[in-house]
Formats: sequence, C-alpha cells, structure tokens
Amino acid sequence: MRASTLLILDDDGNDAEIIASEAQTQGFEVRIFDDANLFMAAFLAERPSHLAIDILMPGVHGVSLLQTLAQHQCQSSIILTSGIGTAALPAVQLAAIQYQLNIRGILHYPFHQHILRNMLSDQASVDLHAHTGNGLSTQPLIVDARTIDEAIRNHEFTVFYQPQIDLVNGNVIGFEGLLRWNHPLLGIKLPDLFIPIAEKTGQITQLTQIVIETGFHFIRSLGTTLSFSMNISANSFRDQSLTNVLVSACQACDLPPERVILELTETATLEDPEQAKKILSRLRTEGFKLSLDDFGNNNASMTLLANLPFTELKIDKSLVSTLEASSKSRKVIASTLKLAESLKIETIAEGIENTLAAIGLRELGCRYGQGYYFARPMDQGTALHWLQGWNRQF
Ligand code: G
Ligand code: MN
Repeated sequence: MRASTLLILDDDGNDAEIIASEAQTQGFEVRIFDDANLFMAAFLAERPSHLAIDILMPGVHGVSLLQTLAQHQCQSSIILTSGIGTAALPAVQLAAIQYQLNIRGILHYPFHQHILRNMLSDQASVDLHAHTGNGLSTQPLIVDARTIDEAIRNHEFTVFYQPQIDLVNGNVIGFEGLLRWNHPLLGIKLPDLFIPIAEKTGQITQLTQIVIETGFHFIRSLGTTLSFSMNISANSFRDQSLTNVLVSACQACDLPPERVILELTETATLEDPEQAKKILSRLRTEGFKLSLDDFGNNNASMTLLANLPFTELKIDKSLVSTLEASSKSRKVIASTLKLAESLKIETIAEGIENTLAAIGLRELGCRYGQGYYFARPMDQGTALHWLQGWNRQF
C-alpha cells in the first residue's frame, strides 16, 4: 500500500480541488478522477493509502462501487463525500459496515476544513458547533443567570436530535435529545458552555423542562415505537418533583414512559446512593428506562450497575474512539459488554465516527450505537428529513 496517496473520485472539479489542496498540505500525493472506471483502474494499480469518493455521481452506483472495492480487499482509508440528504447515503453507510471497509467518515458539502483535516489524519472529530458561530459576531458569550433567563424567554434554547441505530440490522431505534443554545449573534452553542452555570443558578430545572416538552412531542409525532433518550443532570435528579414532571409530560402528549430513557452519570447517583435508589426505583415503577451514561469515561463503578435498577449502559465515546488503536479499550469494552449481558442490561455505544468502530462494537456484541458516522445531532426539521431518508432503505 502506497503511503499518503489519495485518489479522489468526484465529478465536480471544485469539490475535488478543495479536498486535494487540504490533502497536499498534509503531504499527500493526490490524483483526481471524474470517471469511475479510471478511478478503479488506478486503485488496483496503485493501492493508495486513502480514497475520497463522491457517492452521488451520474452513472455510479455507490453500493456497487464499495462492493467492488471490498472484493479487491481494499485496505485504504476511505472518506465518503455527499450532499446532506443524498438519497443513496443510508444504503452506502450500511453496506460499508457489511463489507468491512474502512470508512473514516462522511463529509457533507459544504464542509468545514477542520473536519476534513481530522478525517485525513485519523483524528477524532469535533462538533461543528464547537468552533463556528454564524460569523455575525466575534463577541464572547456571556453566560450568567440574567443572560440564561433572557435566552429562555426568547426561546433560544432548542433541542437537537441524534439517531440511535441497531448495529445488527440498521434500524433506527430512537433519538437522543441534546440541548443547544441557538444564540442570535453567536450561532449554535454547546451545553458545556451553559449547563454548569445553569446547574449553579438552578435554571437547569427550566432547561430540563424544555427538553422534556420539546423532545416528548417530537418523538410522539414520529409514531409509536421510537425511544427518546435525554440527559438528566445531577441537580435535576435531586429535584423532588422530577418524577411527577416526567409523568405528567408523558400523559400530556400520550407518550408511554417505556419509550423514555433517562441518561444519568454516576455523579448523580454517588452523592447519596440510598436516596438515588429510591428515586430510580420510583422512575422504574412508572415505566421509565434508565441508562448509565458515559460508562468508562471515569472509574464508573460496576457496583452501581449491579445495585441500581439501570436498564441500559452507555459506553462512553472516549472508549469507542480508542477501540481501533488500543487493545486495552477493546478489552474494557469486551468485559463491560459481558457484565451488561450477565445483568441483562442493554448496551449502546456513543461516538461511533467510522466503520471500524461500528464493526468492532458489533463483533464484541454491542447491539446499539450512535455517532457522527450515522448522523450528527440535528435540528428537528433535519432529523425528520434524515429519518425519512434512512427508513426509505427498509
Ligand atoms: O455523553 P453525552 O450523551 O452527554 O454526550 C453527547 C455529546 O456527544 C453530544 O454533545 C454530541 O454532540 C456528542 N457526540 C455525538 N456523537 C459524537 C461522535 O461521533 N463523536 C464525538 N466526538 N462526539 C459526539
Ligand atoms: Mn447522553
């Protein structure tokens, strides 16, 4: 295999040039093709380290192209490029897992340079919103009780949705709701900027309420089967009224509590384990499911799983992103999955950014997963559109 050689298949010369110039900056030798047959011939002759493939080209069937690459034992790192909502994408994403190809990620036009850079250099990706505002302003975000209050009143807090996938058959099983601050000047902002402060000021109660109301309605509107996962912070968890709030929100939109999965980290449960057990048992009695979030991120204790009524364990992205390179992560995940199985707890992995992570997790027996490989967290309209496109495959 030729080191640092990239073959690009794209019928749009401009798109290809953008990828080529970033790759050249990183020291790649690059060749561009707009004809699939010539591309395949070059692949067979050169066995390049990297491929970038536009899956939406006239006369090219994405799945067949991947199948041909797999038949020729393709070991190259592959980047797929596509417009958002490209009809052929879901089939290609699932086929790549079946064929055991090494897809590093999916680049949606128009893309941010740092996403391409990370894919080419095999680094974990970053959230789009970690760096980018909407470009209207460079002012710093002031986060205090007053600005949060204003933002709540102006309906600037919104919920993004990331799908959760059955890694065995590709079905969507539900969505995780993730809070975002849609700031009028600064664009979409991530929770780590405002949740810690809202926890201190007590406004976390209102923010959790927003996720409950918005998320329950959305998931209810999608039919009768998909689940809704939401994060419950330590402070919300201690709030005596949480169970009642959840129960009445379910009643208000006719959503069975069995379709709601509450994600808690161990910090929420460690402070007062006796009290935690009471609250969790009550939530279980009402029908809500309970997920132990970020498992493996810190020294999340196995005894928690055994002693508290969790129904799901969520493997942290720090373990998933190192699964490929680290045999230690692999062993930790393998033993975690065994433990979960013996306790009859469901397992889901977060942070699946590429096919090798999806393939590895599935091999180890992890049934469900979510991550950028399948879809990034999306606003409600985009999530609905994404779901319709995905379901068209089945
Ligand atoms: O652990 P918790 O559920 O709180 O974290 C979810 C966060 O992880 C969200 O903010 C989401 O945007 C981010 N996320 C989702 N999928 C991926 C992924 O594939 N890679 C990385 N790095 N982050 C992800
Ligand atoms: Mn979570």
